[in-house]
Amino acid sequence: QAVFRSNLSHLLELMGSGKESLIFMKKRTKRLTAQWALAAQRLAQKLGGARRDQKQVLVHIGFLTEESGDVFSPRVLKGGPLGEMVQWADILAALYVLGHGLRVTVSLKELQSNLGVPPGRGNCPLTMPLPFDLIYTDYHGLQQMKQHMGLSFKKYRCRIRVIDTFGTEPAYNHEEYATLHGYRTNWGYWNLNPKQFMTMFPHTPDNSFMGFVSEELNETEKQLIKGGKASNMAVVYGKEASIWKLQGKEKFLSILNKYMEIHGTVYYESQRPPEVPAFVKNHGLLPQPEFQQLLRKAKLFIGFGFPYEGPAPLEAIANGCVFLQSRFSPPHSSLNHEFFRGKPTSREVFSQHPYAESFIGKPHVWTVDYNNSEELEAAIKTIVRTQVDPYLPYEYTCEGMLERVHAYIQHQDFCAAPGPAPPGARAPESPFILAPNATHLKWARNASLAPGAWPPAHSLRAWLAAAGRACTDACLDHGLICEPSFFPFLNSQDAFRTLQVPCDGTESEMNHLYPAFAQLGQECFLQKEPLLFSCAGSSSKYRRLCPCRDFRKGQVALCQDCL
Ligand code: U2F
Repeated sequence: QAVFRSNLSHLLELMGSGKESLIFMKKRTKRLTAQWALAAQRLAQKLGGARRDQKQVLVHIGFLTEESGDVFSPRVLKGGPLGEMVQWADILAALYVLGHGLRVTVSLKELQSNLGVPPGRGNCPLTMPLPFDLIYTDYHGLQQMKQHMGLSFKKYRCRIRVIDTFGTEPAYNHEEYATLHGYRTNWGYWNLNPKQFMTMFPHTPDNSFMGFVSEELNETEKQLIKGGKASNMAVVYGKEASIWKLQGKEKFLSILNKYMEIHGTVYYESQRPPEVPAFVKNHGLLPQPEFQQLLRKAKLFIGFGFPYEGPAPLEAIANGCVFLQSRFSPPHSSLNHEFFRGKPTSREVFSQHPYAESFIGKPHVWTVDYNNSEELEAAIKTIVRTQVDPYLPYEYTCEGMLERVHAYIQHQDFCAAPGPAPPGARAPESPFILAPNATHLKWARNASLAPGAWPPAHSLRAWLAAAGRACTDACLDHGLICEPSFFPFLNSQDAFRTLQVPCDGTESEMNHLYPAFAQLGQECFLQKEPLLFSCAGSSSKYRRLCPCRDFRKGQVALCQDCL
């Protein structure tokens, strides 16, 4: 039985010391202790004494190991990325507060000793018992485990969770398919269940959304902040001088400077970075609490197009700023942009922070075309005049993160025997009901095919998407979210038949867009390889059959009945 914890001092010891990255993470954890404790109390109340199993958990932060080069730690105080460290600090806190048994490793040696690999045995050929129910790591750590766990790796990889900032789509994850169809990258092809990859933002529902937290304000703080805002103060997003070199910045800054005083937190050594214009008040890289203080005074937080999808915009919005960012047209992706090249995803990014744009939006987030001076100037003028309340989506609060991680730990099991219904199989009685307007399928509450499924099968709603539409988008069109774990239930002739799709014939093949209907030839296709079920992906040739589900307000990872 797991018991909630509110004192984090033992966690701080477990986190080790020495590296700047660990120092940054520990400071953050310490600062957030009271928020975590309060969140634990609230979640405990919400769950009302429901039994929670205590798991033994290993957290191996691969990118911080010397063996993987650890390029991040030396850059912590020099404007390098901090988003990953924010997330790992919060994952550790969530696991600890939820009451699980925790070990943390940031070197190969510690990893080996925790896994019980005999010293000097680089690659242990025998399968040994694994003393952990769950292992959280990243792609670097995964590689290290594969090298050092021998046969155990194959046996226990279902217990691994991979923290993967930008996500891994199923087409890139399936080794044979990726190799045959041009989806092979440096990172993908691990043949894991795609839900074992956990992302920083809810990019594709094919992966699990892990997230992180942003500091929450109480009502008094919110009122104080609203009263203390300097209406003409803007802070530019970015710790590295290079972002000021991005195309077209001069024009942008000259417009902005007409209305607002511009501040920055760009790292510099001794001299002011030449990229930052003289009229900008540069504070240098600030410690996290001081950065938050600056955001509390500012009215506007401005994205210059990079970094992509970091924590700072959420912090700015939580502190009552408006976030202004540029629309990307054409969208950035691994096909056309250096930063995304080689990442195991084809996702198209339509702005610097798509989550802020689509999950938060106006009045907190403005996404405009920076090349259109009139649109930009009009936006700035309106923003200066509008009062905006601090806002933090529930899924980014401590309670929201605890709730989600709790649900994953209690319900996600990738070691269980593979799911129901092989392709084409039929339940004795059809488990589907056609919705009254005949547009989509529902799952009969009393259907017996998927007892104990999580999310529960009765939250399934299935649509035949328009040609060229990905399931991710098709579900959003109906105010729902794509749920890949429902694909196996849907992968049947029965589903097509109930939806009255005119299949002339039905084939079962490996293709990450299946199940789908090809209008040309009136053929229906079922998925042959369960690992390739994918919410992401589209082709104008197909109308995809898409499993959708509802979600809890402010917690897109969980369906209404998922707790
Ligand atoms: C993202 O990484 P970044 O580290 O560039 O993300 P940011 O959004 O800038 O913020 C990370 C943290 O840095 C803090 C701030 C954020 O929590 O409070 N900070 C600070 O302490 N002092 C300052 O002066 C300014 C900010 C993303 F998270 C990564 O996944 C990507 O790899 C990276 C590149 O796209 O972008």
